[in-house]
Amino acid sequence: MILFALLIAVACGCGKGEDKKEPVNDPKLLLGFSQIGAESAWRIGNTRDIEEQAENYRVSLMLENANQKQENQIAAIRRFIAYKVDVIAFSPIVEDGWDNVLLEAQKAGIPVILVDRDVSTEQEGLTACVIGADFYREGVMAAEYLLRKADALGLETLHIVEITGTENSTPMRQRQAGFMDTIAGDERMTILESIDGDFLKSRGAECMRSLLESYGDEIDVVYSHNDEMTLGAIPEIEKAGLIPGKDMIIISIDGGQKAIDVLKEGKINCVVECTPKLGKELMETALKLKAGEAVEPVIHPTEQVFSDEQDPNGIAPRGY
Ligand code: GZL
Repeated sequence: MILFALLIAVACGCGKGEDKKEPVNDPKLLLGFSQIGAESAWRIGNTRDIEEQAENYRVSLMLENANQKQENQIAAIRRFIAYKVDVIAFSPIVEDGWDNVLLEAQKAGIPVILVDRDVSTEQEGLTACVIGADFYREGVMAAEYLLRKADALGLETLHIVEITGTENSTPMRQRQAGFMDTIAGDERMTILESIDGDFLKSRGAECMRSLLESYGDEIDVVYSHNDEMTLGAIPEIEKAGLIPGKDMIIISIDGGQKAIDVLKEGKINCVVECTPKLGKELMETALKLKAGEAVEPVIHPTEQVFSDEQDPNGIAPRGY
């Protein structure tokens, strides 16, 4: 048991003098989790929730941060296989490139849970389930808000710019598809440009600067795939002498506290919720898999829309 505890301490960086978490006493399960990084308040909230729920469910968690690199996630999964964890979970930064390592986990007899994002593989059955948002629905809800706003304001033309998340990631692909499918056929809507902001605040600012240089006040709508990029874009809109939320309709996704605070200031018009609190479902699903029980192939949390259609001051603290 001592070796086991030492492995946990080393694997989760506890041996490097980082804040030492006591290994779970008499753990019910050893879970290896590869997290994408810490690129957004959403991601940080997701990590925190998973750590808290692991303690609640007496799961020993080996959590590794990939610092936004797919190769680091693949290496982490191989380490989990070598440690013979009971269950592997990870949030794939992009959808492609996982077949080989997932085949290795399958051969090792270790079930794999996808958290937050999905993968695209040649073979079926390489993962047990995916726990995460219905990103397509999030895109639909964002567009449905825009259609209501256009109707309410009697707008006849809307020029839209889109700042997308990480290219080839599930949220980027599906938030774009849900939005575009919903506005398709509405002659008021014109997409001026889609540009990759990689879910990063700094890139969101760069993208907005570039879009303002190209289109200036021709832009009527900014559709941003996450709050970080939105919060990077807003100061750039103001530097250009334009009023976000008034001169431009600003639509964002995630629903973190900072974005809700800016919604209350009137500088964002709509925030679609994407909850990072997936830890409870992850632990319950991992324990079911260890016990040999069947699990749902897809687990979607319920999510809502916050907007200027209702009093934002009634929104409860977001916790991320
Ligand atoms: C969505 C998640 C996205 C968030 C971003 O579930 O994958 O990644 O929307 C985060 O904030 O970077």
